[in-house]
Amino acid sequence: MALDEKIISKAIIENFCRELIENLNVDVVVVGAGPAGLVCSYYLAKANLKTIVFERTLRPGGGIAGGGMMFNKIVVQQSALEILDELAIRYQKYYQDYYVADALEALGMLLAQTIKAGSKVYNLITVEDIMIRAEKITGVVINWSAVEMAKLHVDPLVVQSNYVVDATGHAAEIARIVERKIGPKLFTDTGNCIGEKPMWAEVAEDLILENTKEAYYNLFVAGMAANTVFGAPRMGPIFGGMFLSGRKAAQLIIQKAQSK
Ligand code: 48H
Repeated sequence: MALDEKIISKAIIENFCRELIENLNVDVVVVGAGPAGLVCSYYLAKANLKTIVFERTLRPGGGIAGGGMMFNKIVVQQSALEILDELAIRYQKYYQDYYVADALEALGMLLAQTIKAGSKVYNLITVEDIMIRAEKITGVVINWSAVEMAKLHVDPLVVQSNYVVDATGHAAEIARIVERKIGPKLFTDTGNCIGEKPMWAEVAEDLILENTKEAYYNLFVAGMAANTVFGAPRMGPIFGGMFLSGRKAAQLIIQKAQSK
């Protein structure tokens, strides 16, 4: 059968646009498809919350693919292994509480399982702003990352959501937008982002779970963004905390959604 290029184009455009229109109003927008954001969206979708992820770059995965200094292995502690098991990511015991997994296998499985669980991942789209009504986050403002990169003067579009997860990594971009747009109203001691502290893996991995919480009304922080907002150290290429933080953010949102 002859292949018609017009039909190929139409199949892509129609399906993408239909899905995007269906996703203009969702339960949760996760910003950032790093390990924390992907784990979070996996558990949210599994709990039947309508969840979408926006990722700025072409390749989802954030910092996981690079392992440590481009040695593409990640280290995970025992406490996070049940999440790796659930996602069918293989690992090997290295020593005592230290397990090693292949960074690309972790990324591949995480992404596939998240999408198969029902979460839509949009790559190449940047969240550039938020919507706030009556002191609650009610959605995000999005644009093509290419527009942002080329600094084109193109107005954005909007997606409404009941909850937003800031899983943007070290930069904590969404919390920073709250800070910039409405002043010191974050749920930290000062109302502002406290900022990331120097490397200390043990402390950072404990505090990341404590810091994974609501940082403004209906805005939850997960992964490295949680330590940036609430002021805790970085941890280097150990990823158990990212997985556990993503799962905790999902659990908090599921609880909040069910209590309504
Ligand atoms: C759309 C955005 C936007 C935006 C950013 O950096 P990540 O991998 O974040 P985490 O928290 O899942 O994992 C952190 C980990 O990778 C890491 O860096 C560690 C453990 N560091 C320790 C250390 O000591 O250095 O992923 C965040 C993702 C990225 O893919 C960004 O492109 C994306 O978020 N992103 N997407 N709109 N405004 N901002």
